[in-house]
Amino acid sequence: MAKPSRIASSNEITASSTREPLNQDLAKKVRTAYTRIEERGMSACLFGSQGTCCKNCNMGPCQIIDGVESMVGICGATADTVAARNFARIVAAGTAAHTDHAREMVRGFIATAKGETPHEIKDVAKLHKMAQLFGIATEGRDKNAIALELGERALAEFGQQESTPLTMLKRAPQKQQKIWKDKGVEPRGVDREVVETLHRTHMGVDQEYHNIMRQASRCALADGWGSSMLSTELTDIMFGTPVPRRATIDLGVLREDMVNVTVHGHEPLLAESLCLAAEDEELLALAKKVGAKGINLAGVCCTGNEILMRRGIPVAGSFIQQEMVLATGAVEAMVVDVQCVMQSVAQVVKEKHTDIITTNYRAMMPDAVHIQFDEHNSYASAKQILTHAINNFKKRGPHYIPKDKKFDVVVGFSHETINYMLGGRFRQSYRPLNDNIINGRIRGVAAIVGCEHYKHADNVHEIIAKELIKNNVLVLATGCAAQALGRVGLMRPEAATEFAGESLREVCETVGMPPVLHVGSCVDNSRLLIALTEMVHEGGLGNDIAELPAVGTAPVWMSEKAVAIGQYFVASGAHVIFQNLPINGAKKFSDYILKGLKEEYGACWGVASEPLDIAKAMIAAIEEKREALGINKKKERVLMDMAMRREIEAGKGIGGMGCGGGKH
Ligand code: BF8
Repeated sequence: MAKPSRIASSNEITASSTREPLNQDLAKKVRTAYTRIEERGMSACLFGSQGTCCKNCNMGPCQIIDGVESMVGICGATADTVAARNFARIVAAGTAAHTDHAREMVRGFIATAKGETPHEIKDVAKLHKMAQLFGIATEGRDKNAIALELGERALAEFGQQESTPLTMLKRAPQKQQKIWKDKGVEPRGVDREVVETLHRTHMGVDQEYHNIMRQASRCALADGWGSSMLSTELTDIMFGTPVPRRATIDLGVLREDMVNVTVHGHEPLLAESLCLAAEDEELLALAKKVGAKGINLAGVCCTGNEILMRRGIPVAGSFIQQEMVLATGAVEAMVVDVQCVMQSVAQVVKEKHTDIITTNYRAMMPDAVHIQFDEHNSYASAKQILTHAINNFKKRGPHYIPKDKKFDVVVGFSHETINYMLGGRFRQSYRPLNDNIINGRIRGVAAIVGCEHYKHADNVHEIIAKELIKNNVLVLATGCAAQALGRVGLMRPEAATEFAGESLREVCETVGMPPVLHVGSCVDNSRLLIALTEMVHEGGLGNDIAELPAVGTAPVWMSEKAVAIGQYFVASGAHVIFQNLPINGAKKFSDYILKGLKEEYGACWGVASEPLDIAKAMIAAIEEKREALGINKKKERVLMDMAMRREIEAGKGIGGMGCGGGKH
């Protein structure tokens, strides 16, 4: 059984750099998540945190104790059944969140193809690639006509009931596809898998934990290879595929002399429209009239990641900083849509001039101003929202901007960019990455993804990332984890010289890239699936994702989305390590999650409590894969005879030797 998770001490809480701004006199007046933790204490319900509290019917709640006959559910449900149902429901909720987000993006994509938004189809090459995948003709057709057909086909995948499995599954390595087919876990339609998971975990339906988890995998795959991937790709086509760019993050990006508008949530349609409207002449004139130099748009959470990656718009804060951003008193409006927006933000600004502006009918909040964002009239909606913010500028009262909290980052590492960066302009491919893994300069790749958590120390991501890169593991990061790593300087190219092991440093310095790459928001974890697939296709590292020296973690997960992501990675063959999974109260189920899944998908979950232990477990997993691939073996010195020398001179080379090996 795993040790209980490590909780940050109150010393760490006050000393950590991201919490420092709360020591300001002004900030001390507001109640934050830290205040509530202090008042409520850190402890959690034992049964809930171990996965064995069942609230699925009104005979309970039933608190189950594994192996105690009198402590099964009133219906007779055992600890394994209850923990599996709870786990599957977490996956379904996470998938539903990504899915509803993705559906809105597809609807916005269709509206754009019809010319009903101020946006346009930007990445035509990716449009054609996606059209080809869906079997849509492109020859001689207008980009908007192709986009409209693609959008409608994509939208149909959400409500699809039977027919063929989701189209995007075809992008996975053949071996993965076969595993899914053999196990009967190919998702049929995105919505169907969420609904079926909720049905099967209802009282009195699926009572067998292996079978429940099969549906959880199917549901999670509908997220990763279905809705999240559709969202990422269509958003790229519409707003541009990210390319590397320099930007700044943290609270210090707020401006003294400008109208500060932070945009918080997840759906980039709103944020992109605000970016366009922030340059509107009429609005800029209005801003000047109230005494501001202009409009300073800054992101929070995953919306922040989206506009950071595509436009280089600064990020003011991550999940854990959302209250701090407002506690500064320097923000005229925080514009929010869906997911990870804490209800407390409206209370933090109660005595301030700041307005929280909700924009989505699905996500209202007491004490907020609601301005509905209309994607068919998005420019006008964005102008209305920004006008409201500008009018608040004159009311700005006592405030502070922690100017020293502003860090440089290089972002924009889409899977296409990784291709380009490592392969060079004339040889775009994953070959150099694979070669560097085979020759051991890069030991493997590790994803650090997911949330931040108020009950954990702020430097968990940092400790893990530094240990990984010190051991020559390339790190790819998404979500709030990416922002946490940016804040500690790991997303600058110079970080390779400062923190990476010798051989990773050499690779990063040659290419000019940081040792920790920002790959995007949480839905952009689908980019990681594609990157892993490209590595398989490139050759030399096995036949499926499970053979790659690759591993992931969401060390301080908070949201259900992180568990959905973890499950789709596991079901795709990638080992993941989390803290604190709600499985410990059910022995057989927990063994299945931590070991048994590996027999089915080639990967399973792992748990560790201390950040260094997580990093070490990740490195061990990578080394185990390297051993299995046989790439750790020292190459024997080849004593060349004249015939071999002549062969090399004739340009044939010797296959499989270090960088020169493999296909080019
Ligand atoms: O989707 S990483 S705290 S903001 S859930 Fe939320 Fe977690 Fe941040 Fe983005 Ni993802």
